[in-house]
Amino acid sequence: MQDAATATPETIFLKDYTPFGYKVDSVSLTFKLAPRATRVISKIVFSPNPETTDARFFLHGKQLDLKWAKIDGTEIATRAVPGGLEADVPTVPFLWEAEVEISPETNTALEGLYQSNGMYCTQCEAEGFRKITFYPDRPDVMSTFTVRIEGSEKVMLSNGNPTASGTGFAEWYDPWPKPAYLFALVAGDLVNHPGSFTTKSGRPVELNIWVRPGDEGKCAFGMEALKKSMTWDEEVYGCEYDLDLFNIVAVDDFNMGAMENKGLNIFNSSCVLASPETSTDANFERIEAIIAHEYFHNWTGNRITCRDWFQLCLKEGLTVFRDAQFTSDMRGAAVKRINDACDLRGRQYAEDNGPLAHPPRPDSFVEINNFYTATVYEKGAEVIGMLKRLVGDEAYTKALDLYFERHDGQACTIEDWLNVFEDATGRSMKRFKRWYTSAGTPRLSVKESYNKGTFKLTFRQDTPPTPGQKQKKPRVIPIAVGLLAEDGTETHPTQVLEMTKRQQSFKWEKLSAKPVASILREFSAPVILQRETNDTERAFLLAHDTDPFNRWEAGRELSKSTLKAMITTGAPASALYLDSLHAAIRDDAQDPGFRAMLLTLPGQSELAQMLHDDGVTPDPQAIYDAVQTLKLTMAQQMQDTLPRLYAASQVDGPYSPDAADANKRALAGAVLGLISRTDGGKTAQAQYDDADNMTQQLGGLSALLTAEKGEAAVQAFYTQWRHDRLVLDKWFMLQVAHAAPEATAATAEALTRHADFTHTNPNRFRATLGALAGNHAGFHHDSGASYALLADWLITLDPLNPQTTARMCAAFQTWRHYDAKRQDVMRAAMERILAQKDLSRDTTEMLSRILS
Ligand code: 0A1
Ligand code: ZN
Repeated sequence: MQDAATATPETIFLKDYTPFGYKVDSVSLTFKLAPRATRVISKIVFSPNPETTDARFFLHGKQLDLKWAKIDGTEIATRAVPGGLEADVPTVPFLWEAEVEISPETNTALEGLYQSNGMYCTQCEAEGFRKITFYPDRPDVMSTFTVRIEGSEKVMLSNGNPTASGTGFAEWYDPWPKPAYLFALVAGDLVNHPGSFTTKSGRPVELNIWVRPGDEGKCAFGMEALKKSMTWDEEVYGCEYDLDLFNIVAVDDFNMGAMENKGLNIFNSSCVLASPETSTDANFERIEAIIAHEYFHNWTGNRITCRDWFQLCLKEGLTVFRDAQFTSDMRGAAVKRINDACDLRGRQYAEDNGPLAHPPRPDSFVEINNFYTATVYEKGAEVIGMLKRLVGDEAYTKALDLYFERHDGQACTIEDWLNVFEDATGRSMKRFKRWYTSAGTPRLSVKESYNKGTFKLTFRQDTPPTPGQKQKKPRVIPIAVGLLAEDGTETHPTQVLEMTKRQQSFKWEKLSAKPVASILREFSAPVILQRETNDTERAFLLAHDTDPFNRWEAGRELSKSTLKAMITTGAPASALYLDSLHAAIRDDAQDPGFRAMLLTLPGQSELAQMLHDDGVTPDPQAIYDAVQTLKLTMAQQMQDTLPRLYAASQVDGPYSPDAADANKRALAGAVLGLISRTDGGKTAQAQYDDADNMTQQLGGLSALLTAEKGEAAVQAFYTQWRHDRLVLDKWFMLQVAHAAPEATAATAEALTRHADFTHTNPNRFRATLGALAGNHAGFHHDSGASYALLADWLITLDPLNPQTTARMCAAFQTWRHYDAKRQDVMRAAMERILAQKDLSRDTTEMLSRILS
């Protein structure tokens, strides 16, 4: 048995990249399936790589029981080395053959080949293939794959097209060379929801969503989303599908959302199964986006892949950017942009402004699984959005066409990507590249002046130091600006200013009066705008800005400024904020989804981050109290409007997850959350009782919990849904999310003792312990009980599933923002985890970085 885990964790550096000494000309794999003793027989044709002189023949391998290995038909002795094996090989092309035994049933890490509810499935990104067989498991080694699966399962799938099947076997061939991380195999007694698509050049494609029997009724929406994605990618990017078959499989035990394996996407069942009765509008939207994301990877990730894992944002940033464009087209640009900005500020800014900060393209890592982060994904997408804004839509299209033409079939780098933009536009990308190589969120401060018809904006950018990067060079920042006249009309439409220096001014001349500037429209760059302004100007922009993002932003700034005063001085809620918000939500000309976003207050952890940035130590209980007071005041002040708005936002007719209906329900839901603070939960109970879809039912339940009238409904919900694992996740999550600060730890702890709790299923674990970390005031409650509970469970989970454990350690990343006592208790919790014997490399790296 060879096991890389016994080797000392080593830091890997981008600067050390060297190509592998051998090319793989073809791979043929035979799987003889058995839960605890699957045999994998590999036949791999290697030839010396002319691009390198490195003759070391090293194959990755982890937890593999090697039975034999042969070269050109002769059995050979191999040398076990940390992380794999070495062998002496010929200097001419040769055939490597080996047989290994693995144990899918006991693979709780959900990486490599494992079993979920008895079904075999794989997860190979980033480095899971080395748990299947000995192989150069690195993304720059690409090959075609032939796969034979032998087993008694009804359905046995792999990548590419089927070539043969019969009793007890199925064979597959994937003609597109791919790295091992895109390999996939699924075998189980599955049923399919079929569909079909014809590509623009006339290729018929068979589509399938494969699920456990009983889940067939939850596939229709996913299938439609897939077809929409295929059409959109042809129309917008000219990207056509390239196999005869596209399979999606739903799996219950999965560490992430989904995986783009060539022709065989594997999905966490929560990210593909949907029905009106069991899924909320938010679930539908997320499912549509993830299906699109995985499908879009077929070109951005699969046809053009990454040279090494440092380049991860090459495929992820671009694919997130593409799925955001898709959602924007399907569901409306303004609400999507606001949602994305909230998400970025909530998750990525926390990362960028703490001990885990890293550039979208990091230059070192210990465990690559720890770099599937908001910075790589979401900031990686923002960087592409900025590129597009800077070069313009036409040049962006030209650059992307060149990217596909030049790099199809290759494993690429960020340099290749930027070169394409240089060649397509003639612009230098040297400075822009800093977005990829520097960590941290720039602070963009702006001063205004007006003198005799000339209006001047002077910007200054500063990025605080991040781990390993003290000095920050100025970045290229696209700043979208529009000017409004005093009466609210737009005198100067949006223009993109290009800031390239540390400090820079931009002028508008011959104005008849001092304008009001709308700055960073559409959230044109992922920076923190520090503007000299006041609530009167914010209220003006909330009422008049012609850019919907900035109109919303003005409301958000107002809410933050009132909450800050409430938290730090005990001031009452600002009348100006309440009045302007009231006026905005009464404006029926505005999209209901947009108004729902206006009514949504910033999250408590975002408020804590804001206070910390302003030099105030956040007191979680004080933040919680201020938010409760503000919501109650909103409900009281808008008492006349809210019931009318609630009634007007009801949707008639059968449920549809389309944006128009979903946005109305979003507004009704936001309003219900307020109404429930003054009507004792009456409206919420009625909505719960009458609900015929999960959005209404869950909205009713959550408002009942807000009104502290949820006990009976919680019980009833469990009885109704105990058979449905995905709905039950919501039940676990909601109770923890809504628990009062002092009751949060006890609520979560009691739920971990519930018969339906299981820590080996990542969805259930996250629903319970992730919700604990997400309940800001409850997680940081004085007692320290939540810190201890989370630490206990991370210690329990680590030996079984290091990946999910490590990701959840991020709950502690802001520990230094809090008071000394909380810091001590959080540090002690982390040190207790770190002191565990045989702690995984994943968790060790995360906690060491957080503590450093
Ligand atoms: N590439 C997938 C996400 C993914 C990444 C890693 C995984 O296991 C470590 C699993 C999935 C995506 O972007 O959707
Ligand atoms: Zn992705």
